[in-house]
Amino acid sequence: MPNDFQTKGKAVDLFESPDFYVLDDLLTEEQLLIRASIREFVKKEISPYIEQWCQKGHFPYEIVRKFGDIGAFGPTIPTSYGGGGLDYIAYGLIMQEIERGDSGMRSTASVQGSLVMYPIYAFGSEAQKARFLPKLASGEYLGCFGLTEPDHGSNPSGMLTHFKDEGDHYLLNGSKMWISNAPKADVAVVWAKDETGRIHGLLVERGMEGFSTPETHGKWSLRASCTGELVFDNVKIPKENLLPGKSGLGAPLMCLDSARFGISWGALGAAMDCYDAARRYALERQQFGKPIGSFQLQQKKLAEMLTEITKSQLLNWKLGKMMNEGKASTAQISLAKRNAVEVALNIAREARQIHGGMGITGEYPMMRHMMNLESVVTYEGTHDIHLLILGAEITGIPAFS
Ligand code: TGC
Ligand code: FAD
Repeated sequence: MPNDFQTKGKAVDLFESPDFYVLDDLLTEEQLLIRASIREFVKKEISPYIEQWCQKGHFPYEIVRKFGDIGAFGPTIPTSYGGGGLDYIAYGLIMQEIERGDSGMRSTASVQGSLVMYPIYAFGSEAQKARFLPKLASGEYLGCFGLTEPDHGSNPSGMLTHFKDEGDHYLLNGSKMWISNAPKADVAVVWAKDETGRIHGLLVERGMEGFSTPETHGKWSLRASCTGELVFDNVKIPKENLLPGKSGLGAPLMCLDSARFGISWGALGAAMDCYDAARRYALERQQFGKPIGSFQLQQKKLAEMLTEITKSQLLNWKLGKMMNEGKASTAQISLAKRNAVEVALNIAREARQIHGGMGITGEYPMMRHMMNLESVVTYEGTHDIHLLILGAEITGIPAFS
């Protein structure tokens, strides 16, 4: 079977990238163009440096403006607010290509778009949208999303962070933990309880007295993404910084629907990068006088990788269609996030094994992807929590507590 087929006038290699079922036929010209431009950007601006950033535990802050310039922030937000005005499949492709480079870089982009711009767009006042969205879209501002607390991760409804109405302002106390982008963020979307225990979103800005963002050190995962805490010690929040459009736990969970969708595509990007590396290495590396790719055991690994990637691509594409129609349920998104991360983790491990000893070095991307994916399988709802969301959907019986 030849490797090169004609798709929309372009010769493509069905095994590199890969696109075994010619799923490009399902994409519009605009989506193909967006994917190509993000892929080029990642090749030029991320791939040559990512290993060094990760080895040093360095967050390349200059990437924020560059992401803004290429439209990686808020692709589905209307252009009138600085967003891309694109559909969810285009958004998925952007996340896929960025995470092909590195999950930590995708984290930076998906937090900004789905967890900061989305709640401001969906629940914010006109004044909040006008003030924050264009700056977040361009990368002039970096944002973060504070839901998780030291003692409340999988069960955010138990959060302790709270605020009191003090007449002309609110007084915010508490803390958040494991917050992507926190140490460098200009604005944090913070979920906190009012005096009745109802959850609201507040926009907390860098420089507000009593607000600090200590960095979390010592991570073996997502080393090019900065992670930190959000600490609120009697922070005075102007009343106009409360998101007026929605309250209750449903508000942050709606944001998570959008971000988890992006991860479904993103994790597959990491899987594709590992598969590409493994296929190349299997054809180059000789043992016993032959390429290791000629041995059945290695072919089995590659064949299973391609099978899982292809099934997941179809799943993501269909989910994207449902997102575009506003018909995707939380459980359907959970299935896709859970599937993609598991597929990616398995592929990263198998691809590393195909590389033998070389696979543990930074010369190849698998070990970095594998370590990154250990965060991806935990954040935005752990693998177990997504299984329980599916279990509740199937049986009608929530088994969370
Ligand atoms: P539960 O009783 O199920 O729901 C509470 C209320 O919310 C409503 N709701 C939704 N509304 C809109 N959209 C959704 N998707 C919704 N899901 C639920 C629900 O109807 C209910 O409304 P009401 O009016 O009856 O009160 O909530 P629960 O407390 O039982 O929790 C369910 C559970 C465990 C599934 C949920 O809390 C959960 O998903 N936990 C996981 C936590 C999580 O994912 N945290 C992520 C933090 S952010 C992050 O990790 C970013 S990493 C980013 C990066 O770096 O890329
Ligand atoms: P826990 O909730 O303590 O869970 C520990 C274990 O118990 C898990 O295996 C879990 O599956 C299991 N478990 C929990 N409850 C149940 C149950 N009912 N049934 C069965 N098993 C259960 N959060 C944010 O708000 N914003 C961010 O930007 C953000 N970025 C992150 C970046 C990184 C690098 C990481 C690692 C995390 C980030 N998080 C963020 C936090 C992330 O969402 C949480 O780590 C995640 O939701 C799990 O919470 P936890 O770590 O407290 O684990």
